[in-house]
Amino acid sequence: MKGSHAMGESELLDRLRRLEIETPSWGYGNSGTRFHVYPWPGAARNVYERIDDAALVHRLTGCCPTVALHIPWDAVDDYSALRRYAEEQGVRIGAINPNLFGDDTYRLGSLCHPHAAVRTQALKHCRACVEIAAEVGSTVVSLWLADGTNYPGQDDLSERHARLVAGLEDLYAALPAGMRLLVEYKFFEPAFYSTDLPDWGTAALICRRLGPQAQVLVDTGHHPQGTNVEQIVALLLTENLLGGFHFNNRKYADDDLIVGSVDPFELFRIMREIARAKAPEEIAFMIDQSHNIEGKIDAMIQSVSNIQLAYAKALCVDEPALASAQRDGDVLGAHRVLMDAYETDARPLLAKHRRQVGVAPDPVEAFRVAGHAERLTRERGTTTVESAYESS
Ligand code: PSV
Ligand code: MN
Repeated sequence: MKGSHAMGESELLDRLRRLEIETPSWGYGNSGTRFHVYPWPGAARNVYERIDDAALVHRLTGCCPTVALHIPWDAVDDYSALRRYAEEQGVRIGAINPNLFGDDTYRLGSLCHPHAAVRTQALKHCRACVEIAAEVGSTVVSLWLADGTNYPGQDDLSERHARLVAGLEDLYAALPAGMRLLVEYKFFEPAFYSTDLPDWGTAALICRRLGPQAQVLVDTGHHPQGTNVEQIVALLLTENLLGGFHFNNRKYADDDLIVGSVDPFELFRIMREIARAKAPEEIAFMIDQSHNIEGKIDAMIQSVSNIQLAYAKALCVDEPALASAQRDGDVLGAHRVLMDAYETDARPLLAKHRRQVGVAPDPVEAFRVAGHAERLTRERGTTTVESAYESS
């Protein structure tokens, strides 16, 4: 490997082994845009098949032992049985995501809705998700609100904030010891004028107010163009407020593309801040993507690989050399140290790591040559999904 780095190979391999990435159940089913959903042959049709696919990704990568659920998309009658099912497939259930946008009553919001009855309904659903999390053995409830307004004057912005804080305080009080509430922000969409949790600052203020079991979730696709996401990560880490990630890549908006596909350098810069964290294991690394025109499982494996590769490169930063250049005010020298790590070919290191954990050096290739896609197509067929326009 090119470049000198302070960490020895066994430490690098150890750090790589400790990186676990959670995959989302909703990334395995058919998905699309508001224009059309293209059905994918063999895509998962229910929560059990979504867990099966997550388990397959874990078998092929060795680093994805948990799967996130979205409720009610993944709702079942018996969550203990679902937990057993997941464990039999070799995975555990991870973050529980309450869905506060998929009901007609949420037209004007959920926890920030002007009517108390809707706020109560939203809170009840969140509380039910806390109970589900406890039943499936998860320690994370991950909350994203679609709340916001479309027009100036539509609602009172400060009152909406007060409703949000009151709702989250109630939810926080329902958290059992050891369970974390991750608060995800997004600057726009589906609301176009104001969003009630638009940015990391708002999320951080709220988490500070709630207490230590509340932390911020950074979805890499939820920032305006040009935002310095790694600086947000660095600040949240410093303030002990970084709870987790939803990894994906964006080009224009919340595009939900394969993480590291459009801007691998940004992913490296983010992972470099992670590599410096005191306890990276405490950060929930999750993927939040929708694969609209490509196969879901190999896209998920590619995403996992991209995160691992970016992390491997980030671990190669020669920290002592970088610190010394920074102390000396050697602007170009410091930049060159960082770029040296980015330009390191970390694929041989990753291949070695995979040999050690007993998976193929290229898990995407392994998925493809094993004929999994063909088998799943035979078993599941192709399910056509009506798009919003077609069903109207
Ligand atoms: C919203 O865009 C989001 O990032 C939230 O995490 C949701 O839970 C998820 O996407 C739904 O696809
Ligand atoms: Mn997200």
